[in-house]
Formats: sequence, C-alpha cells, structure tokens
Amino acid sequence: MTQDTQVFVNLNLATMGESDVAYGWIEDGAIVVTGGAIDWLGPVNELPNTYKDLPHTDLGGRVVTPGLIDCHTHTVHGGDRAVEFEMRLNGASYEEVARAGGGIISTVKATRGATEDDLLAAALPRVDVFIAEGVTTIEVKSGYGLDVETELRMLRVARAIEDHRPIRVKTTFLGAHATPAEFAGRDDAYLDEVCIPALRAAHAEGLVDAVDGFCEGIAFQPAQIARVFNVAQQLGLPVKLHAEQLSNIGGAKLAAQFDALSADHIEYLDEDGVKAMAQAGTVAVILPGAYYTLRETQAPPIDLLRKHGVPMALATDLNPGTAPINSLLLTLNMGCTLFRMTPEEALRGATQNAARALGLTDVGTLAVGMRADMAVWDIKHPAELAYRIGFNPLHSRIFGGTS
Ligand code: DI6
Ligand code: FE
Repeated sequence: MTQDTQVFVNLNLATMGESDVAYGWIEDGAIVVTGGAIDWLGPVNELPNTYKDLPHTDLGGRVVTPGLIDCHTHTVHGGDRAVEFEMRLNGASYEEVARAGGGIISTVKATRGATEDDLLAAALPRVDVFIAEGVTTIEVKSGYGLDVETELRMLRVARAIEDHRPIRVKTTFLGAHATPAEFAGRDDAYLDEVCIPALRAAHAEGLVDAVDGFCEGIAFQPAQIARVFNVAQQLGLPVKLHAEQLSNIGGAKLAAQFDALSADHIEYLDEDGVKAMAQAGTVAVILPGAYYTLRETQAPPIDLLRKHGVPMALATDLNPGTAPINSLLLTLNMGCTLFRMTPEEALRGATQNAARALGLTDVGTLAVGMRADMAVWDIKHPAELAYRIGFNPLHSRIFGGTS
C-alpha cells in the first residue's frame, strides 16, 4: 500500500474471472488499486482494515468490468471504401468493383500514398471511439502496405498510438493479407521477396508482437501460410490466422498445428478444425461485423466451439472493406443476435478470451495482481452491454489505475 492507493466502493464487480458465479459477479464490492495494479477486490464487508482509513471513491452502485479488449482490428489504414459500398448497392458486381480499382488494392494504394502522420491522424479518431466505449487494449494489424516500407510504416504507426492515447496496443504483422498487383499471379514470389523480408525487418525493429495471415482461396493456401509461420516461429513470434471466413481450406487446422493464439472469422469451420483448436488451446475469434457487411449466411459453429470447450472471443475486425464497424459494444450485440452467443459469452469474448487471443495474462479479468484496466458502467446488469444497440452506457474508464 502506498500514498497512491485508491479504494473504490459502492460498486458491483463483473470480474469475468474463473468462477461458479456468472460474470464472476461480486455484489456490493470494493476494489483497491495501487499504482497500476489491483491490490485487493471482494465484498466491501470483507475490505481489510489496512484500507478502511484511506479515502474511498464512491462509484454510485455502478457495474465495474475489466477494460474491454478488441483483439482483431485493422485500425491503421489509408482511405476508405465508401464509393465501392455505393457501387455495390447500385448493382455493381465484385468483379466490376475490382476492375474499377476497388477491394483491398484500393486500400493498399491509399495506404502506400499516406505518410506516417497521415496514417496516425486517420487512426486516432477510430481509437477515440474504442476508448469512449471502455476499451483499454486493442490489437492493430499491418497488411495494407504489401511492400516492405509500407508494412513497416503501418506497424510504426500502430506502435505510436500508445504515445498519443491512453490505450495499450498489440501489433500483428499481416503481410500475408493479399498479393499486390505488381506480383499478380506470383504469390510465392511475393512471399519470398516482400512478405518474409518485411517480417524479418519488422521484427528486427521491434514492431511485431504476433504474425497473422489470410488463409482463403482468394488469398493464401495453408502451405503458403506455413512458410510465413515457420519464419515467425524462428523469430519466436506467436501466430494467429484469418481462417475459414469464406470457405474451408484447412486454415484453422494449420493454425492449431502452430499452436496459434487464435483462428479468426471461422464461419466455415468444421468439427475436425474445432477439435484441433481445442487440442492446441487456440482461441476462436468471432467477427460478426464482416459476416454482417458481406451478408454472409454461414454462421460460425458456436455450438461445436462450446461442445469442445474452445474459448470464444469477439472483435470488430475494423477494416475499410468488409467490416467498417468501430463499435465493440455493437459487436457484442451482433455476437448475441446473429450467432446466439449469450451476453456473458459476449462480454467474456471482449475481456478474458480477447486477452487470451493476444497472449496477454495481465488483463481481461479483475483479480489481484492484474493491471487496473477497468470500465465503470451506468448499468444494473452486465447483460445490458450486449443488449443495447447504439447506446453507450460508459460512465468512466480507468487505464492502468488512472481515470
Ligand atoms: N478478411 C477480410 O474480411 C478482410 N481481410 C481479411 O483477411 C478484408 C479487408 C478488406 O476488404 O479491406
Ligand atoms: Fe481481419
């Protein structure tokens, strides 16, 4: 205990920790924070005497959860795809959009043409929306550069976010997102001449926390992803994978073979893939924003994930093409309404399991020793966080012990 010890009382705790009680619920609780960590938490009538004489902060009976975590975003990118959105709604096919320069390549062009300052200036308002919804950790991917310099620039901007906003950023290298136009028809050459050298350079500069790929018929085959993941393993970096989003070519199984932190999207995941993920401890990251935007009809196999005990996370997948969704709270609602996840599964998907999907062990639940990343909500029951659409009940946000 030191002079900067804070005692919060008159609150209800949704700790999201392992518990026989839904949400890890503690009614009429208290939480003690010293520096940036949780010193004590529990029912207020069990508050240790050592804290009783300290000034108390009354939270008015509000609900306190772990700070929310968005474990899958493409927050850093140039340009937008609004015109493409309009073209499609005016009847243009994907092919016509692509021929008009739409799709990922249009974002690649805009990102390559943007400076670090441009990219940061465009990213910060998106980060501000996350912060306003009680988010304390986000993951940010590269993947719109597809050349060495721009991939590095994207990751430098992702790292720089922490210097401009009170939020924690975990970076992911996604050079294997698509093959750029200059390598059309030469996927393997792109991987050898650009993607893998960019990964090595980014790692050498300390810019990468994990490595990702897009395993899909329109992107890279499992064997190609494996080449990138082998380099990630050599560099001591964990992996994660966009898998089974539009079809099943065995991405989740490959991810599990590499003990991936997560397999993401997984609309077309089958039971063999679920079993492989369960065996490897790979988290299923559910991305309803892309499912909704693409008007996909195949939902992820939530019941199979439950049956085999695969942890489920929920994330926005914020990206300008298939998921221009900046709201993690709306994503919780979509996880419930579209995929029938329960409100508790949804909240756990943006706290405890989102932390697991990022390999983080010091956030995601409220427990002694964890970072004091917390969100204080004007709600009576934690289910309200997934229930409401377009209403943000955040009262206050505590990041590393600081409000
Ligand atoms: N899956 C997606 O839905 C996005 N990337 C990926 O791997 C698409 C990104 C874009 O359309 O800009
Ligand atoms: Fe994505």
